[in-house]
Amino acid sequence: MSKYSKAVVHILYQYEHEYISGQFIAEQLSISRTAVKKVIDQLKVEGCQIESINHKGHRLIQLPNKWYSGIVIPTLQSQQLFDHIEIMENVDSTQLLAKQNLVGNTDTFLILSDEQTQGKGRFNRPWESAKGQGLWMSMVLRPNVPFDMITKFNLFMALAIRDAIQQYSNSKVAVKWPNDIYINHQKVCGFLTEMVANSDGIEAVICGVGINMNQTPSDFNDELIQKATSIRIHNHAEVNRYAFLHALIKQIEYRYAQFLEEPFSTIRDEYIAASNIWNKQLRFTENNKQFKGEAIDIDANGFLIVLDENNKQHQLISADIEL
Ligand code: BT5
Repeated sequence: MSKYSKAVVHILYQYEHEYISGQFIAEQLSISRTAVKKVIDQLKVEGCQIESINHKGHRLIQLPNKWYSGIVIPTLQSQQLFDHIEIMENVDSTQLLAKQNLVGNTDTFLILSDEQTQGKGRFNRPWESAKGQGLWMSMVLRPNVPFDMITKFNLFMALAIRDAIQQYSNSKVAVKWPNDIYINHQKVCGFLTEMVANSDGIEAVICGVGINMNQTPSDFNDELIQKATSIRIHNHAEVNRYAFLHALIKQIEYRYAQFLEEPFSTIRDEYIAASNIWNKQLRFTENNKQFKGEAIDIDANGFLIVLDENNKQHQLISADIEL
């Protein structure tokens, strides 16, 4: 990528769908028109659809489905959560990379990747992260709280992600306690929270979020076609990845501040109303043990209260639930 391509992409994106002259871009960046032309030719090779007309200028029609740091960084410039943002084309897992990169510093940061070759869910389950179709990201945050607050962190994040997806979905978006976000009966997002802690408390929280943004049904493999959905399937058009990222980070900022200051009870009613697990028989797996039952409440600490088939009450911190 040329030295100026970030800045050129940023300008084209700012004036998306309008013609802007090579001269204008050259003046903004204090470079020659020839240099601008070279960068634009390169962007076209990368897959940017740019219409260039003599005496009229260049018009960005569509960006390829990839993250451009020249747009991500300005899009997120008002955010306060991260010291820096790393953008990758390809990585085994943003979560693994985040865990490597948090060592030896106290930075907070966000890693985004166009593709993951070994995306992971909980218990090392594979997470399908095809190139350009989803939002695959990990956040490293440094809350100054005791380590048992991690469950509470998850509950606040669930609402943040739910609310961001709801802004783009025509169908109702729901939380499936504790780690999934659903649209109707299909999973649109899975997230997981890990931590590095010492006796004084949490050193870092690493929250990995996978959101199916722009898949069409035929993009899902045989295993996922029934189980998974994307935001696009419930939207009238392709989701603008930058606008969505902006909405998501805004919600995460809001909920993170709330997590640091408020008890779970503040959001309990909202969380219960957003959940899709009520009034149905569910199958639970907790510590390799399976049982059937009905979820009856989420208590003030965020534990799920379940009544099993023998009327025995369980208080769950985490579990797999089959709807
Ligand atoms: C999760 O695990 O739902 C957490 C997924 C977290 C993924 C993010 S992506 C960025 C970051 N980097 C990583 O490597 N991971 C995080 P779990 O509850 O264990 O669900 C995994 C199950 O979801 C799999 O066994 C599949 O059945 C299903 N699944 C896999 N890929 C999916 C997808 N793209 N959409 C919907 N469901 C999927």
